[in-house]
Amino acid sequence: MSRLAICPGSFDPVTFGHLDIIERAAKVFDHVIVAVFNNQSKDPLFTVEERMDLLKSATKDIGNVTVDSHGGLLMDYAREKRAKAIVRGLRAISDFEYELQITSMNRKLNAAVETFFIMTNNKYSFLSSSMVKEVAKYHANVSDLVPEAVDLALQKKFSKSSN
Ligand code: COD
Repeated sequence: MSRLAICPGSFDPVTFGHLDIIERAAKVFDHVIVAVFNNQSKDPLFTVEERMDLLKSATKDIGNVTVDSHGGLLMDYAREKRAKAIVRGLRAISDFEYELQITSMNRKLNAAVETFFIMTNNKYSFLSSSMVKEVAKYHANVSDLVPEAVDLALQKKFSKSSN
């Protein structure tokens, strides 16, 4: 039986922290779907299509990873894909409470799906899309935090003419 996992997130935009989790999940599962969802509590900078394009470019060399998106509930998507595993990343204790809430709600919605957590790589433990956007807005250099295509996309979004 082929082991499929879904890595869900907002990915607004994808960072090296996300990529590290995706790469490590791809070593354990036969196939990984990176799925872009909208998080109701976040106001996205990039459209779903832009986020998917950036993810596709960032994961193009990982053979068993595909990128998709879904406009509804994660557990409905998992059912649709017949996936039994969700993979999430954990950075700090502050992530734990949030992840516990999401996982508990998801289990209530679909108890057949298990959520697995991968601990952040120490070098990315401070890294978040929100922080990258915050500093990129003021034209700080984020080239060591995100793939090149994301760096360029951020520069374009925050170019002086569009401020
Ligand atoms: N190191 C390790 N992991 C990281 C790092 C890093 N530096 N940065 C981010 N991550 C991890 C996060 O912990 C998370 O596990 C994953 O990467 C994605 O992160 P984000 O921030 O892009 O995604 P979130 O947390 O906004 O995603 C939330 C969802 C969109 C998955 C959630 O809102 C959802 O499932 N929405 C669909 C509607 C639904 O089903 N709701 C019911 C459940 S609440």
